[in-house]
Formats: sequence, C-alpha cells, structure tokens
Amino acid sequence: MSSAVLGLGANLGDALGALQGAVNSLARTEGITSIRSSAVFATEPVGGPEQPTYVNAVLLIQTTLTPIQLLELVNAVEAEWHRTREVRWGPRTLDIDIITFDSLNSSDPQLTLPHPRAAERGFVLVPWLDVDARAELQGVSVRTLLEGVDTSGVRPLDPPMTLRVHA
Ligand code: A4P
Ligand code: MG
Repeated sequence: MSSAVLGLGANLGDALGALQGAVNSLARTEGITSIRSSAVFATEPVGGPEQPTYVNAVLLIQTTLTPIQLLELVNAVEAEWHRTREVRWGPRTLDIDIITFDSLNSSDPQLTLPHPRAAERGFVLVPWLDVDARAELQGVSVRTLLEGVDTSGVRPLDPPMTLRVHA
C-alpha cells in the first residue's frame, strides 16, 4: 500500500462540481482504498493568460496502484471532464497533479516526483496543510515551506466547503 498526495484544480464551467466528481470517480476505483480531502480554496491564477479564479483542494490517498497506474487513472478522470490542453497553465475544467507518491523521486517528464512546482505554490501547500497538519515535502514541513510563499491569493470558500468522500 502506498500513500499519495493529489492536487485538484479547476477554473472553467462547474469547477466545484468537477472537484467533487473527481473525488467520486477516485472513490469508485478499486485500487484506491482511502481518501481524505482538504477544504476547498478559492485561489488567484498563477502563471498563464488572464483567466478565472480557481478552486483548489488536496487529497491524501492510500492506493495499491503503481505510480504510472495512478497517473493513467488521474488522466482518465480529467478526460471525463473533457479536459483539453491548449495553453500551458491556461484555464482548465479539471487538473489533477500527483504531488507526491510515497517518498519517490523521479525526473521522468511523464511523471516527475515530487511535482516540480509544488514547493512554491500556495494553491497546493495551503490545502495540503489543511488536510495534514504534519505534511512534509522531501523532509521539510509544509508549514515551513509556506513561510516563503505568498498566500495572499488563497482563501477558503465562504462558507467553507470540504469535498464529500463516500465510503
Ligand atoms: N506530469 C509529470 N509529472 C506529473 C505529476 N507529478 N502529476 C506530466 C501529474 N502529471 C505529471 O500535464 C502535462 C504532463 O505532465 C502530463 O502529460 C503528465 O504526464 P497537464 O496536466 O497536461 O498540463 P498542465 O497541468 O497545464 O501543466 P503543469 O506543468 O502540470 O501545470 P501546473 O504546473 O500544474 O500548473 N493557478 C491556480 N490558482 N490554481 C491552479 O490549480 N494550475 C496551474 C497548472 C497553473 N496555475 C494555477 C493552477
Ligand atoms: Mg497538471
């Protein structure tokens, strides 16, 4: 059994519905045995063209899948939401990134682990700390990483909302 951290993001169409739908799809997958979700955060876009505000959340999962199987799964879930790839860092109906997979390190462009930009992104680190107060990335606590990150564009939804995980 492995532990993985997934980052979910969406900023087009029914963005909250896409995040909840992603959790529902993952929960139906046999190789995923447990899911915990952070609260959902509204976040200002980082990089890319001018685009709508995102919603972001982080999931902690337990899985019997291999890293590549998990990547194929998250790509399939993105495809369910008609994700298209036109502009790098452009708006998207659903993006699912693998932030960490156990403590694996990989520089493979198909699956880079940990996710190369996670350590500098408030829209990943703030939800991650929310779901796991003891989270660590390569031996550094997420709380410490956040001291060096601008989190002014990241705020909880009002009223607060957490994605539902059906057992
Ligand atoms: N890939 C490599 N490593 C991984 C990994 N750890 N997890 C490959 C997932 N995929 C990984 O991804 C391109 C390729 O990366 C995939 O084929 C996969 O094999 P993609 O999802 O098609 O492209 P992308 O998401 O546009 O690119 P990228 O580089 O992952 O973008 P980022 O860095 O994730 O940025 N602002 C806010 N507020 N909230 C956001 O969620 N997201 C982005 C995307 C930019 N700005 C944002 C947000
Ligand atoms: Mg991505």
